[in-house]
Amino acid sequence: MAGGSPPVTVALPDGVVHLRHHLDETAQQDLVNRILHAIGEEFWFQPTTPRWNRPFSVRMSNLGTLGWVSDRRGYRYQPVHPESGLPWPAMPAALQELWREVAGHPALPEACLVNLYRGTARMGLHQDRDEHDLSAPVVSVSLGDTAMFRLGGTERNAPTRSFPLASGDVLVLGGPARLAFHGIDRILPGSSTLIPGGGRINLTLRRVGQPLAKVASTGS
Ligand code: MD3
Ligand code: FE
Repeated sequence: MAGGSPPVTVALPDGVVHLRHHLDETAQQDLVNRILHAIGEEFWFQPTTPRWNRPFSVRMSNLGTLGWVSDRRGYRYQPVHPESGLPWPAMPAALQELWREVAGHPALPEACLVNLYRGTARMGLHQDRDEHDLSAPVVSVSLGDTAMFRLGGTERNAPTRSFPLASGDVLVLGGPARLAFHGIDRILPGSSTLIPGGGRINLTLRRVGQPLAKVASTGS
């Protein structure tokens, strides 16, 4: 039918599930309070790029037994904050329950990366491939201001599409989408009042998996 209104839903690539407004206002507020309280002031850090040591525009923290960090030495998962050496705060039970509900994966996530976007913060197109267990999906929760999300294919030069992620949206990225290139073009400042001081928080729940055990040398 020509000249109709735009479709309400657009087909997403295999392995991508977009649960719009999966968390209602109360659940969003509870989650933000819980997360900001657990992180406090002292568990935020400013990631920098490997090699060039340039700051990311996004501030980060982690919850759980392992956290993702980036500094001039590279990207990695570690159990402690990169500056203080203190263990990351525990992952709230509500996030483990969300994972059980939507991930379709038997093992629980060890890591929840917390990204804080304010003002013009963005995240360039990249793949998430620092996890050993690529059989598990990544579950993302958007809170606060709406973000324009960009999703491509498994090769950097594949075509991309962009769609908004609003507060309460949950995205599950598994199967063929697990290694898709993706990024955040920009946030829409003032589109939500959920986060004190404004901005957007994104949570990514990840199963990291065990590094392969190093075979001990007998030396004989
Ligand atoms: C697609 N975060 O932390 S979440 C990241 O909104 C990251 O802060 C963005 O990309 C953010 O690495 C996007 C949505 C997302 C997360 C993981 C993915 C999309 C993904 C993994 C594979 C493919
Ligand atoms: Fe990512």
